[in-house]
Order: sequence, then structure tokens, then C-alpha cells
Amino acid sequence: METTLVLLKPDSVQRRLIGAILQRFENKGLKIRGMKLMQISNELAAKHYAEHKERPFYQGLVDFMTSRPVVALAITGPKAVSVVRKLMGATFGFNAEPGTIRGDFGVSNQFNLVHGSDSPESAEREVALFFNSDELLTYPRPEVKTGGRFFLFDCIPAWLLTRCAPEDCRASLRSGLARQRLRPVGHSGHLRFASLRGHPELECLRQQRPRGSSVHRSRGQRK
Ligand code: RTP
Ligand code: MG
Repeated sequence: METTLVLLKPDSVQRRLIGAILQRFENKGLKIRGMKLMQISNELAAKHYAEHKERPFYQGLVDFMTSRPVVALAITGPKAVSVVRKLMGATFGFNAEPGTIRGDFGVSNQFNLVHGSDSPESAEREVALFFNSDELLTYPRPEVKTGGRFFLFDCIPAWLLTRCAPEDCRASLRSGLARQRLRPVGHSGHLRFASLRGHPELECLRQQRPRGSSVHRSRGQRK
């Protein structure tokens, strides 16, 4: 499991894109360990971008990054460094593929919305630059690992999962439930399916979803 540094750059904050961009990391299943709105000092920017010190764009980059608040995030998950970089897309907005953050929200080279550490070594250095250890939280979230894949089950009723999940996942799901690592959700018979989004492995469950955003079941139907 890796933890990487993400910065929502000043243009993200100014353009009111914090929520839209955060949603992409959450949809992917990554977990937020640290998060803060902050104004980067010149000193911190210089440390963070030390590798670019001799580059012609360096001063402009530092000026931009210190001009307005940013949101700093420590984001964790399996291969989080490369997963985040893929979600971000190529450095310049005009080169970034549609579907990526930079590809969907901009065409600029400097105003490219997000920073993500470029290697596990950079991630370790950068997370430590922006976060004290007591600002990095470790907390449980309903999830299981099955066959090397991590799924999120926070909005999926457990009884439905164990019944409909792919055959090879069921044993792990049951043991997760038994150890209360998964908690059944849904109340008054209303079941929410929102978190299936972004989890193609659980397409079998999505197919069970009736029209509408929720399904009403009588008590007697629940197993
Ligand atoms: P970042 O560090 O911000 O996550 O971006 P990156 O790894 O994709 O790109 P990097 O090469 O580290 O460059 C850092 C930031 O400098 C700006 N830049 N401008 N030729 C240029 O004008 C130029 N090259 C880089 C970009 O804003 C880039 O995000
Ligand atoms: Mg970089």
C-alpha cells in the first residue's frame, strides 16, 4: 500500500473544482489519509520543486503555487502513486487524454490543476514535507481484498454482496462479514448502490439494480 502527495493547485480552488476532482480519487477507491487547505510558503514551494530549480519555468511555477491556497492531500491505496498519475493525465492539459483530470478540465501547461508525486520515493519525501505524522490518519473503512483486488462496499448491502458477488470473492466476503470488517448498510429496506460506480468488477451487482437510484424491499425478502 502506498501513500502519495496530491496538491489541488490554486487553479482548482479558484475554479471551484475541489469537489469534482476529489470525487475522482474517491470513485477510484483511493483513501484520504490527510487533507488540508493551505497557503504554500516560498520556502515550502522551493523544497517541493527543488528538482526543477534550474528550469526556465521554475520561478513562474513557484509564484503560481504560492499565489493562492491549495488543497494538500495524502492519498493511499494499492499502487497509489501510479494510479493517481494516471487519473491526473499528462502534464499539459492540451496533451492529456480525455477522461483524465487534466484532460477534462484544462488546456494550459501551467494551470494544470493537480500535482501528484512521480515515484514512491518522491511520495515519501513530499508527504513528509506537507504533513506531520499526526495529520495522517489511519482508520477503518468497509473494504476487503480479494485475489489482489480491493473493492469498496460501503453502500452495498452485505446480504446482496454475498449472494451476488463473483464466485471467487464470496468466501472472502463472508469472512469479512464474520469479522465485522464489512458492515451491512441500508435502512428501512432502502438499499443504495452509489458506490458501485467505478468498480467494473462488480458489474454483476449493477445488473441487478432496478430502475431508479434505490430499491425498496420488504423485510421478508431480506436474507
Ligand atoms: P507536477 O509535478 O505538478 O505533478 O507535474 P508533472 O510531474 O506532470 O510535471 P513536472 O515535469 O514535474 O513539472 C512540474 C510543473 O511545472 C510546470 N511545467 N511547465 N515547459 C514548461 O513550461 C513546463 N514544464 C513543466 C507544470 O505546471 C508542471 O505541472
Ligand atoms: Mg512533477
